[in-house]
Amino acid sequence: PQPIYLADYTPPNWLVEDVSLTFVLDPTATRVRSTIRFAPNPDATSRDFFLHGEHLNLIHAAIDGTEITPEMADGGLTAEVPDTAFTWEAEVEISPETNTALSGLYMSNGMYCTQCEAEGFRRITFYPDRPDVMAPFRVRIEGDMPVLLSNGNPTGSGEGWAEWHDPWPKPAYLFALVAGELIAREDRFTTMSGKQVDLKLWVRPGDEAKTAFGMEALKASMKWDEQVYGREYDLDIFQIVAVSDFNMGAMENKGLNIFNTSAVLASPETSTDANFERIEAIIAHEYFHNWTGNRITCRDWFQLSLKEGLTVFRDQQFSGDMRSKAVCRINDVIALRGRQFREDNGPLAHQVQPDSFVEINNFYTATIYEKGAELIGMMKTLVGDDEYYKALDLYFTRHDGQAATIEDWVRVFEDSTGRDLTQFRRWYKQAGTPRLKVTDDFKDGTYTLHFEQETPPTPGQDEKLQQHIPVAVGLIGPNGDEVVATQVLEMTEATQSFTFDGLGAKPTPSILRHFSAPVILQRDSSPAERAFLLAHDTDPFNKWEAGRALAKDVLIAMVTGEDAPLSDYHEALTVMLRDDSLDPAFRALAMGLPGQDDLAQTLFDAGVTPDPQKIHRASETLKQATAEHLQDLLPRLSAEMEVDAPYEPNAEQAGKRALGLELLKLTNRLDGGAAAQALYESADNMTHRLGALGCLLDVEKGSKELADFRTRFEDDALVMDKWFAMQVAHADPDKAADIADTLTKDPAFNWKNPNRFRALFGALSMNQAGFHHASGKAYGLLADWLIKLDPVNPQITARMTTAFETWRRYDADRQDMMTAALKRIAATDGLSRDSQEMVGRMLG
Ligand code: BAL
Ligand code: ZN
Repeated sequence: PQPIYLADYTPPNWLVEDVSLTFVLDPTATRVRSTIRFAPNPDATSRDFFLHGEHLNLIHAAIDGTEITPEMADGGLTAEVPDTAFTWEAEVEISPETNTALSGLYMSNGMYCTQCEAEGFRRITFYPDRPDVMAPFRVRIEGDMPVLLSNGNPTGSGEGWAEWHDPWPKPAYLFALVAGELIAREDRFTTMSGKQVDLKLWVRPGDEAKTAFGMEALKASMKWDEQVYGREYDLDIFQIVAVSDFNMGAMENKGLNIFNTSAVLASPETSTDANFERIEAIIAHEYFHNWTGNRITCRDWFQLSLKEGLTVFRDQQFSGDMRSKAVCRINDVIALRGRQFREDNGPLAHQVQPDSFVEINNFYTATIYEKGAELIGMMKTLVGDDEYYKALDLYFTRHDGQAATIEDWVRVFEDSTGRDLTQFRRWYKQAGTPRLKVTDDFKDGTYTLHFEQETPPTPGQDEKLQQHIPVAVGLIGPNGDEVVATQVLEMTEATQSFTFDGLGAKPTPSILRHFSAPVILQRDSSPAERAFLLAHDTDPFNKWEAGRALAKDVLIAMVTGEDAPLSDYHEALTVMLRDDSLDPAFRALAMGLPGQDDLAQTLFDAGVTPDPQKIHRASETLKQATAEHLQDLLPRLSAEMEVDAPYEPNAEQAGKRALGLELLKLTNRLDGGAAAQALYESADNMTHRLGALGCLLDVEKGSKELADFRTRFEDDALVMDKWFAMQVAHADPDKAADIADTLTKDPAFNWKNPNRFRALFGALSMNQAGFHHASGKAYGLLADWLIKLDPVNPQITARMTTAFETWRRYDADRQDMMTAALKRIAATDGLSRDSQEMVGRMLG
């Protein structure tokens, strides 16, 4: 397949003034009639006419009322057209029921729904399916369904039909249609200027009880965007629909967000605290897209991070305001390191603004999203809060209604703040995670920090330039008091030093506070210094980071057979756990160990070939030693974490449950599962039930509880996803592949459903020692299933091939087995473009 290049961008030859669509729904023979008013684009150099279209059966087409026979071309059609504005009419037939790729118009559980981002609209009708063609849409839907929805405001409806009008010009990727037997939770929101907005959250009958939380999250998001960014909603109605078969988490279609059920449905009995938190964030994210994505969209898909990075940044801010800023930041960084650093340090590393792609669906990545969000955060840190919000005001006024570029975005910041961001732009164009080495010295009251930056080569980018890195630093005196409050040092050179005068004694530096830049900090630090920062740092992120680094030192030493600073770690952990001025959620995070994937990468960076089995054993040994060390403290602390009130998914209660469950994992190693079994039996919420079940599986118990879990929830697909995932995630590494294989034969393993497939195989690829088992069984099993899934759903297949992206880290045997799996996928007849691109990039 041929790549598409950013450098080849040209403006569209034809603009669309307005669109009318009529859908006559039928599972295998839906008719779509389109009437599109085209006008020549004054900025274009050609009048050639091309419309995208895939998997469409053209019934007829006409220009200005005269029937024509267009010429079919690769990926669409061409036609002879007038020089001036004209009206295009066409009718096509499509088959939603057989559309298993879940892109375009498809059916899920008997309902019709759409997914058009990035290029799904061309599977609905012939159209210039590119984001810089924006138009108002009128839609009429005819069908034998009680609920018929599209974007914008309703303009009429009757038995078997409904009409909608979206007055805001939008690109086709934001088009949506839903039809089915649905029930709405209804509410209202009064905007800052007093406008009433109807809110509807549509679900299948039976799911009504799971909509209350989502609706509250939506109203909170609408309010927050008004208060923090001054952004008001702009239609009479805002709707969300929950769909069971969905490739993404959710989609921001104008006025009609479509959500994966997993990203919106919630109840205490079926959803964990983490589920609630994720749902709140995704609802906010999709709502925030109304301004950052919809009112201002992307000129082309190379600008994807323009909307995604900014919208992730905004949803992270929102979650921080709704919950604990510190805890949210730590979680965001854990996720960034787990997904984006892994990507950035392997064969799939790419720029936040790529120069080329083969299949855009492969670029909905942690780099575009999460690293993109870090770039916004760094800009905010560099210019300060006031200047940031002023720049955002300018962005909204200058680019409202436009399809903009990342360059437009950076220029807004330059114009608004007067700062030169020439060097900062490199963050968008240079892939890879910079390493920031730090050393220090102290002489005559002057403390100096020496920094050295280096970004390792990434595919296609051997030479790296220096980045503009905001490094937030504070200094702590020997008695634990902060002697220099947080300052932002701007690193722009390869090596740079910063001095702090007038200090009575050598301070301890707290570097990269709040994780002020997405870099890997390299500093030789003693266990004593880490423990000191864990006790005294005023920056919550770095306080957590100190504990995490100490735990990592212990684990790495255990793996490499060096002296592990175990007692320093245990002492520091005990002090931290006893400190009840610390948020339980923070303490829970501080108890968590670095992931085994993270340890493997750290070893690899240090020139050691990681052995997943050894890493697993070290983690187990440390957990056991910690349980024994803390055994006297566990009962009292666990009792303190009991929540004496009916379940609420709020941050305060969730924090207590999180710490309670971390403590239970330790108790579990001492009592053989007794406390976990008791918790399972008494649980009145999914957080406890699932946490207890995980503990039981960890000690190879829980068969009775697994059976009970299934009986209770067998009609609830989202909970059954957990049932599948848990058994694989908590499997003994020696058995993980066999357990996964057996589960694929379970009648409830509906592999065409993305949530179910991901539940099982996502869990397998994250069970590090199980996935990388020396037998290679898990590699083979995943490859078999990806080959089977590819013709059905290329997007999910391609995304899940990333389980193999770390192959270069491992020993020769594992490398051979992982590359053999990739080559076997690559050699599959008719492999999708999506998977071809991913596998090709991984094999290099
Ligand atoms: N635009 C795709 C889904 C999301 O990022 O919101
Ligand atoms: Zn998004």
